[in-house]
Amino acid sequence: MPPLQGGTMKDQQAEKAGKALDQLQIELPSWGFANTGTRFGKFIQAAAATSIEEKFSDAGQVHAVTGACPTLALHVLWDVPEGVPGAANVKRISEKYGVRAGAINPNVFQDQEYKYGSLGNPDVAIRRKALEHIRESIGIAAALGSRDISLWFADGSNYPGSQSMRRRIEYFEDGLKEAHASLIPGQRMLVEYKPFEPAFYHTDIADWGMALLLAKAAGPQATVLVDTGHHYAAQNIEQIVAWLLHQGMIGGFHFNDRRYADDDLTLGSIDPYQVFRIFHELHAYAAEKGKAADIAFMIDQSHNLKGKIEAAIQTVVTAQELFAKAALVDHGRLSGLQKDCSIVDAEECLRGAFWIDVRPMIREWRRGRGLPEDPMKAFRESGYLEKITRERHDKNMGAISTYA
Ligand code: LRH
Ligand code: MN
Repeated sequence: MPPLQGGTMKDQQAEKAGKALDQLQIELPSWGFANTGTRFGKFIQAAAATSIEEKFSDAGQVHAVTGACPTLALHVLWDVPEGVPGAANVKRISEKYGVRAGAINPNVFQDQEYKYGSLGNPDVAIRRKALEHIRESIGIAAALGSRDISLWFADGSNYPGSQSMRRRIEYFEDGLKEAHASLIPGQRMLVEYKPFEPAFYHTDIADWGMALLLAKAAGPQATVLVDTGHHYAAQNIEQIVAWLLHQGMIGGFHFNDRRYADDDLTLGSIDPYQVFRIFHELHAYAAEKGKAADIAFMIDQSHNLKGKIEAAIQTVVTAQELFAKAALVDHGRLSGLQKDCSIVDAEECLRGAFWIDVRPMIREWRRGRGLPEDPMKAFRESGYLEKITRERHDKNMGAISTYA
């Protein structure tokens, strides 16, 4: 390989990939460590986490072997059911395991009252209940020093005519404005959209446009969250990301993968090139603007069959590989080829980076930071899984449930 200014091409690539990986922090979901399932059943894992302490402990293991997961997203009713009074205990636990609390996710979808919606419910008392819970979640975030309040609403309807979609828009505008008014300086409200499920006729916040307009109407601290699983198969997700970057209105991602719908499978397990194309939009934006967009990289998966901690490690490693590959695109050259409409060379300039095997340079990057070269191997050799399986077996195996 001819020596180039500043070492060989490989050296330059390793440096570029290393710089990108230094920026990449991935937030894990507490619910990724718990026993979750589908409506057809839940396959209990003896080692799964049930308590908030166990979730932080498991997240601490992933952070220890990857060095890339300093925060854990929390879902309020699953993790801090006591509300603000429970925040001090969470803070103590997060310090014990060296993982900070990340985005705070209110639960406005599981209570019986939310049958016809939460902020979109025709009953003003139920809209108020939902708003109170969101305000409590904002208080928890303030107490824990978390910046993001991540809002997803299951709200919608199952039958044409059963609800006024336009009236519900007004309810959401009012509710999100009131929620925004409770934010403290520096906090962000992330509005997540989803086309369907659990509602199967209309969902009130069904796509990026609806989330964008509601976030803009709510106030300057509101922005949009893109869950990669919340798109129809034919949708061009990276184009949506390009639009939201252009608008300065993308605050975070929920990464996962899917073959059909919101399957919540592990990132890059079905379509790694999809994630690469999304990461490319982010790197190209940063290359053009001279700085990266302020985006929270969060994982939102439910590990129904894979070991929960192994699935999390696999996810982080895959994200690092795809983020490093996308960082190796020659943005200057690509931009020129795009302007010249040299479509084959432009495509090859992009795709060529996807084919680069970045694993050796990532191992080097880990070695350089005192991290295990092979995080999965390090975790498997740690004996942690055997320890928690022994400790948690009886508690978990006693909790087998059925759908109906
Ligand atoms: C909804 C969703 C949302 C979370 C939930 C766990 O499908 O993506 O982000 O609240 O999953
Ligand atoms: Mn999500």
